[in-house]
Amino acid sequence: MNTTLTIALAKGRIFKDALPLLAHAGIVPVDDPETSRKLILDTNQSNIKLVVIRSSDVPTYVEYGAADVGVAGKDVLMEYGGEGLYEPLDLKIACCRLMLAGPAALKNSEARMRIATKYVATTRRYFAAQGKQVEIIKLYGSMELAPLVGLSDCIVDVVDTGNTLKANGLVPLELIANVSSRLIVNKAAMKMKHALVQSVCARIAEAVEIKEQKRTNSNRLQAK
Ligand code: PRT
Ligand code: MG
Repeated sequence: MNTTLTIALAKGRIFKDALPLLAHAGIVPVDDPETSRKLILDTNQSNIKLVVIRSSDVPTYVEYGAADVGVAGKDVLMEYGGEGLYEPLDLKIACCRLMLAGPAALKNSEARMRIATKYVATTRRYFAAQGKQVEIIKLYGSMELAPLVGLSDCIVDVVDTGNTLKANGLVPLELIANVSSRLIVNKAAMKMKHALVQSVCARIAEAVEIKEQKRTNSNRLQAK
């Protein structure tokens, strides 16, 4: 029997950055998800399919076995929680930082804060660990707007260049976690489809390694 493998990933930056890693593993999608309306993409390998879903849904698909393997940001995995998934590989793509951000006047403030975020569980855990009381307001997007309209004092969101914060008069206040995307694997698939999962993981790990080596080499050259 030919073992099949379903890989879940989100459109946008994760898909774009994951594509070369998958290509190194010999997996190339037949359709472009940015233009295709298909949610299940065939690849050049008849036994490997990609499902293209919301990034926050990736852990759910993989935990329940609707996909065998997935790619998800550490921010999404921290928020999803639980022990239902293996996380064997840091892909070092879609890197950013999960941060507390707000108006500069809030720096070193000891007042009880109202925080707008889509990372409710992570934010609660972070402040509980510091013994700080905070009020959390759940939002689904555009967190940066909340302090501007008085909905919250500050926000917890991922930051890359910091340009979005700056454009809205906010500053980074505290680093909560460094974020990169991870390869996640369904626990049953890891056992039942061991050979295929292992070979795909190993090839992707090799691609990550090669990319990192190129990066350190070019950094070294630039430093000279
Ligand atoms: O967009 P959608 O609601 O469908 O889902 P999503 O926002 O989770 O998906 P997507 O594709 O935007 O992000 C997927 C993953 O990429 C996230 O889970 C992170 O792990 C990672 N990532 C890396 C980022 C960023 N960089 C990033 N800059 N995710 C979001 N942003 C947003 C951020 O929310 C903020 O609005 O970009 C803005 C800040 O960017 P800078 O460069 O201005 O700081
Ligand atoms: Mg987004």
